[in-house]
Amino acid sequence: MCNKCKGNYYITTPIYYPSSNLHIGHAYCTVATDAMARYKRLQGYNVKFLTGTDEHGQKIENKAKEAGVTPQQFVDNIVLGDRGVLDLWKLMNISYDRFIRTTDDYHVEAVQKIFKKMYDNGDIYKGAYKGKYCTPCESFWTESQLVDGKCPDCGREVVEAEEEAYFFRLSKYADRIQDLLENTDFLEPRSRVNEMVNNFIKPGLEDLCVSRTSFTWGVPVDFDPGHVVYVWIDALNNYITALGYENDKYDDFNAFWPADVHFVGKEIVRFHAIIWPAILMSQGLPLPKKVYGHGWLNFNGEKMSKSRGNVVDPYLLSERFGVDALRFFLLRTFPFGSDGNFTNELLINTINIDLANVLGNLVSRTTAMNQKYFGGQLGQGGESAPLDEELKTLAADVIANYEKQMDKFQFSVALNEVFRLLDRANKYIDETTPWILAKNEQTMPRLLTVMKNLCECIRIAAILIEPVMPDSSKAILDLLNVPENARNWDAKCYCADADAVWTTSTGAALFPRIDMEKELAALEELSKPAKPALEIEPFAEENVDFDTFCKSDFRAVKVKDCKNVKKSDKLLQFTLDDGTGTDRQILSGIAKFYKPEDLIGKTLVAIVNLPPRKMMGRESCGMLLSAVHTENGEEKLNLIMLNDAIPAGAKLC
Ligand code: ME8
Repeated sequence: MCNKCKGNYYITTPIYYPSSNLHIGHAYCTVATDAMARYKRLQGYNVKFLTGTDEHGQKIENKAKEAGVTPQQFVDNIVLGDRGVLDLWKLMNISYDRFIRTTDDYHVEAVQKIFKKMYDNGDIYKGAYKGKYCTPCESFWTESQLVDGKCPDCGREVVEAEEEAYFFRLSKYADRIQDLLENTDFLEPRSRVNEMVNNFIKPGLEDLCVSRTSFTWGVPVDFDPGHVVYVWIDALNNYITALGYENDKYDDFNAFWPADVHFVGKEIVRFHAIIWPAILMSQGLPLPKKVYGHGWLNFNGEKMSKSRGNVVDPYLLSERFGVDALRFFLLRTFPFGSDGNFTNELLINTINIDLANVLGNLVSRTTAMNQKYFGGQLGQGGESAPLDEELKTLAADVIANYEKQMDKFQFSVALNEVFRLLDRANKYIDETTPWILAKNEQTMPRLLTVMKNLCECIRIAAILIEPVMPDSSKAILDLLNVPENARNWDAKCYCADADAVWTTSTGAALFPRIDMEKELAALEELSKPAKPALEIEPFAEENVDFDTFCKSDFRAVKVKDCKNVKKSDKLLQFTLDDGTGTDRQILSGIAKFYKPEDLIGKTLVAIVNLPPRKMMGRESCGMLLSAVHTENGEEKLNLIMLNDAIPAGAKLC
């Protein structure tokens, strides 16, 4: 049957803010989208899977400034750099077809055209934006972004401020959006519809501020220099510019728009279910068929956040447990529409129970028995029994339910179905007792059928897990030497007749059991903050009384001359102007930190009332002050240097 004519399917993830590294919550949505894209490809759809990065905005501009780089360098590093966004998606086997960056030229140009079109049709107009403004950070904040009424970035006071801005006439679309939400399946799960209508539409939709003049890192409004497009008109339109809308980079808009589904996290449902349809209505474009708002993953019961230090690193988890095990855990454990609580115990338990005990065990028992009893060659023939029918009926039921659930994005329920089949197959081994059948020549035909049935159950399960665990699916089908034409969606029906033949191999355990205690300890060790690379001297325990301290005479001194001391690799000899008119000589053991010529002319600090000491036969009258610390085990020293405007002899107190 033709497997390539089911039509086009367009699915997207939100585009991520590259303001910090991605965590397991971001990976969750992307893995789910990937599983859906793979499932649709398996079914024979021509899939376009879009993901990308949302790279503009004040936050990025501020972070880049802090890091001392340009905003473009900042985002390039997080997206393209070592262990960046693209590296992570590669590691996690994310089979996206297109990756959009909102800094891509074609997107920027298309957004400018869209903005102008909406301005020309009267949906964008000029007004004034009022908000809370942090002057040092040059940032506007909304009331809800403030922390204790103060700037969330620097903690300082904010002031009421106003700036000229463009607004989108969102209010005009309120009725049409309400109708869309209440009377169609546009937004799922259904519970999110009430939230949108009751919290945002019924209280009255306000027009949306869509430009800013207080920062520059954004798409410039080409007909009004000084304004940049603010966030959602830039970010949301990625879903159509990435298909070539208003640009020549791509040419798939007619083939793939409207999207079949946008997967988004619950906190951005509002933007996708209210603002996005209104933006499309304003442009006279068809609406996406569906927006699905998934839940959030918490960690140990708390919201994941960098400041709380509970951001779970998908790199670390993939490296320790394997990418497929992590992908499986995310989709098997948490119902897609609800919030979930990630714990390391749950992850290890899921791997041990589902993957090691059930799936891995079934594959290794079956292939080992094939090897032992038939040398891995299951030829024609065999003998059926009524029990086989039960297995066959169950398999058909599982396949039908799996499909139904995947079509509703219920990954955990769909996987549950696969495990119903795997559990039944493991039980079938216990019921048919192959090791007893193998003892008697007369029961060998029955044993042959039992093993073929097991192979067939494993083959079907391997096809069904492909969207979630692509590498493991392939490894299992390879162990069973399943021909290419029996690995696809159309070959998923149960087929274990007497003519079927199998040649199977054995291999290492697919999912080795994990020692819970040891692994938890190892993870805890890894999650401890890295030992600071910087070490400072312990503080003195003994106090000095104030009068004693005041006796120390610290003075600004100017370096007139500085040279190495012969036969000493430690000492530098300084000739200093201490303001008295008589040169002062100080020897200091800092030769490994400074070249003498670099210090001439500098203004340093010396304690000048120490008794003179002889060093390498030369007199040293005082001591120069330095700051010392250890960095990555290496001693560091910095002479205290003063502003050169301070005259020699000035007293430090
Ligand atoms: O929102 N659990 O980007 P983003 C589950 N740029 N999902 C989580 C999560 C968690 N703990 N933390 C984050 C943006 N996410 C915008 C999108 S689309 C035109 C623009 C999800 O990087 C979050 O819900 O902050 C969102 O869907 C996605 O990660 C990207 O978040």
